[in-house]
Amino acid sequence: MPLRLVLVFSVFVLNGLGFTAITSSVGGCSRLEPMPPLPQGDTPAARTKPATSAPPKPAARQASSASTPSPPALPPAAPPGDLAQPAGAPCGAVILLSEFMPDPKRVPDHAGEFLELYNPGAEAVSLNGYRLTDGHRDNHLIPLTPPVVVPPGGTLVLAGEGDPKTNGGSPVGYVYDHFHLSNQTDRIRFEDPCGVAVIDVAYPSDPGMVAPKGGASLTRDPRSNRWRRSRERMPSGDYGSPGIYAGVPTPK
Ligand SMILES: [Ca+2]
Ligand SMILES: [Ca+2]
Repeated sequence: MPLRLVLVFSVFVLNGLGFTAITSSVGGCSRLEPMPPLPQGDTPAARTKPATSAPPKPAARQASSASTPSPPALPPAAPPGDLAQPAGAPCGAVILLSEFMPDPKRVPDHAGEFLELYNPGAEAVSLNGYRLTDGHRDNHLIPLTPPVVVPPGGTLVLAGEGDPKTNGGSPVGYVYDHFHLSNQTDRIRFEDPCGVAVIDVAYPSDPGMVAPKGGASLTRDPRSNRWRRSRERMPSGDYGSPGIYAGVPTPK
């Protein structure tokens, strides 16, 4: 009995000092180790990891991520149309195909074929960044430099050969490559830097078009907008009027 009293006394003293866990293991008596009531939802396992003595792990992770800057979010990818547009090249030019020579006779085709563009507006039209194509294999992209301009109220002649001595006498303002005009059936298409066609002429299928004939270009009548074969004589002997539209030569 005296020994039990000593044990009981020790338990109370130690409990008073806050050594509950030690008392439990030493005393070995459940009746003498009253534990404080557990909060609702608490468990002994949770009590072994007191949440009040250390910040919660998510907060620690946030602090860690804040101290280590992560790479900024990238903007969404630009649509292909924007990527394809050369910087500084405006879209939507208003120009007309006023004449084309698909089948020269006095000079070889690669030298004598030409296109004539007409600018009906009051402002110069830049063709830098525009694409000349037949919708299939023929493609030529006009580079951003040097400037390629159709003057207001004037024309620009484009051809595969720039020398008037060998191209039949055309005053060529721009020389292209990788583009040819079939003698009977073909398509002439100019696409702006946004990929939109500002000129799309197919021969001989377009309304108002006439069938080509060797040695004569086809020209658009400025009044009726219909096409006809040229009747003006070129230096080579073929028929055409490159650089002159509606009877008005392009200003120099
Ligand atoms: Ca041809
Ligand atoms: Ca002409």
